[in-house]
Amino acid sequence: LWVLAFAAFFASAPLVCNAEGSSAMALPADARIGDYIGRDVMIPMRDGIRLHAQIWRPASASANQKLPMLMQRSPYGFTLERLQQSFENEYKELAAEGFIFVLQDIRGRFGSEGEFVMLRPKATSSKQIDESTDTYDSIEWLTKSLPDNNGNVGVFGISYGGWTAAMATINPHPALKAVSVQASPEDMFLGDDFHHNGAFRLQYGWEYSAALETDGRTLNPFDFGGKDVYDWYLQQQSELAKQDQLHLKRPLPTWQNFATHPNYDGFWKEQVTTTRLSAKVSVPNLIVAGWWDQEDFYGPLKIYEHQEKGDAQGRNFIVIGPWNHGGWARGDGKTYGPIELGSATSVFFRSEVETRWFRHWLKNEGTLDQAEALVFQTGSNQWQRYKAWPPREGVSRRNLYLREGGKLSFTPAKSGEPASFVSDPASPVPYRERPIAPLFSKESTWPEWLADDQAPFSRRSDVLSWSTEPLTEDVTIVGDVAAKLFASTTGSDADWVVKLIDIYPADEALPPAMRGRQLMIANDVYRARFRSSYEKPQAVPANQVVGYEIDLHSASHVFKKGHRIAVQVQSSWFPLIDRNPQQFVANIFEAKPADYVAQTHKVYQAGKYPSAISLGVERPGKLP
Ligand code: PG9
Repeated sequence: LWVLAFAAFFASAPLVCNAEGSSAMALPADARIGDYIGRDVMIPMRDGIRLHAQIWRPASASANQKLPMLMQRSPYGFTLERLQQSFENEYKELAAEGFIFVLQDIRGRFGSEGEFVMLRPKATSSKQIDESTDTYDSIEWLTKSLPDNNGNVGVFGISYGGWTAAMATINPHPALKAVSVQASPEDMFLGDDFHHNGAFRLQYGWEYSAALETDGRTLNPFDFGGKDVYDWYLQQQSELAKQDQLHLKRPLPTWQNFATHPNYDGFWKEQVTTTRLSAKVSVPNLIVAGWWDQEDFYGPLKIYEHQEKGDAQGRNFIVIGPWNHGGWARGDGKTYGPIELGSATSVFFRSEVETRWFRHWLKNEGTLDQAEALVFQTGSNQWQRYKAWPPREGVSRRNLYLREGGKLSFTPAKSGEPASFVSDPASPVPYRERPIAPLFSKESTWPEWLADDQAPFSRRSDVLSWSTEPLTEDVTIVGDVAAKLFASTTGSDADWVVKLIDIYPADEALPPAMRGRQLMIANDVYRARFRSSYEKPQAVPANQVVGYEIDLHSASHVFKKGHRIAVQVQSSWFPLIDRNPQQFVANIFEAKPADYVAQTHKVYQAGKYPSAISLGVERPGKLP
């Protein structure tokens, strides 16, 4: 169980590592899973370093049958236990097609030589190496050395593995015929694992770097000693910058990079995925995202949007399904948390979308009937096919206004007092109901947290709520969602967390877990110091109304008749996000306990300050 929970979190690909941190460096001589037989190879790179990979070939394929290769490149190791799960889930439908699987440890990880660098920067001279050159050199060796391959290679993977798949498309090897970049991060300062809009993702940042940055051969979850991690993080009295020295007695390279790069500088910018990719899409790419991806939702949508500009040949596609991080690679996808999805969405994706994709490009078989954007509409549980994402045809942009008295309406108010609350860093709003478990523990339900009921938070005095009356007809939204917030603080910095919520009716006909549930449809946090520039943060002028435009990304959702649309605004989300001291300090990683002060925040809701959520509404009939 421990293994499964850890696995579930670390993406996609069920990662397996036992409590002692066993690694995945050599397969037994008779390694076999179902029809597949595995063996190890060491592949030489241009700089002499050798990278470890496992080659899995179907035993039933005749000796001289030429098969295409599907490759994954990961920092997490491929143990036999992990692969057993993968062959039952992620690879199941692809294995039935008879691809050769090549599973490679990236540099410095598990069986591979060399040094690991988190999201390794792009090589700047022909003498340097990066993940793109390592993929190129691997494909070159594989196509020449593996008997009976058909010379066609596909690269796919989730999250870190999705990012390495994206890197494969830079100066690609001619044998690379298609990729599927799944839940890849795009920008670690603006929207993916480590920060959102400059606000630091404390729990993920700490637990991920502590678990990963060991000796390169193990994954070891940080030991919180059984504590509710909310308390553990709150009780850290030293500066965040010193947390690794204090608890692990050594600097964690990734943690130190967080502490020394608190702003959007060259360190973060050079990691941005799309600035590295070729402007012209040459390798067909099936980009995959999950609506409830707790780690990298920003990435795949931004990568798709960016690559569209260079996609004259129509090779850039997107699929957005009802999944958490890598959820399409696990199980059948009939539910997400307590939400029934009406069909086996993951099986559908793997068999009807992903397998067709690679069959078409690597075997030249089958027709590719791939929609430009294949999108699961939540609320109605329907797959929709669009010619563009976000779709604009038949969609009107509308503002949903936050009004006095907790009312939410598509009509603005002429007058009304601001709503106000005290935000106290000594008692930040928990992002989940407590106790909160470590991310990589058997108690962890991190992959499902975005389905958590938001009702308990609406009862706190430091969470503001607005809602419509029960809807008299369905309201369908599609495309971009943004918050336009007019707000003030008595301090000189603040975080603004905005959540768009679907409130289910307390209807006996619904499953008990859904009755009265407040389900998040879109959300994000914004750190006010970055309102004019992510490079140069600035203090917020105290007691002045400031306008913020907060990207809540996108949605495709039907708020059903009888439901209510709601919005919550709060100023902390702990320990998902680190605490904002609420008075400006140059670097929050170096803030001292006394720097954290309670402040009064106000959200304006009328006249020239009409705070609102901007939505794309389909067929706006009678809107509340
Ligand atoms: N979200 C994980 C990650 C990707 C890239 C960098 C750091 C973390 C993952 O699941 O791989």
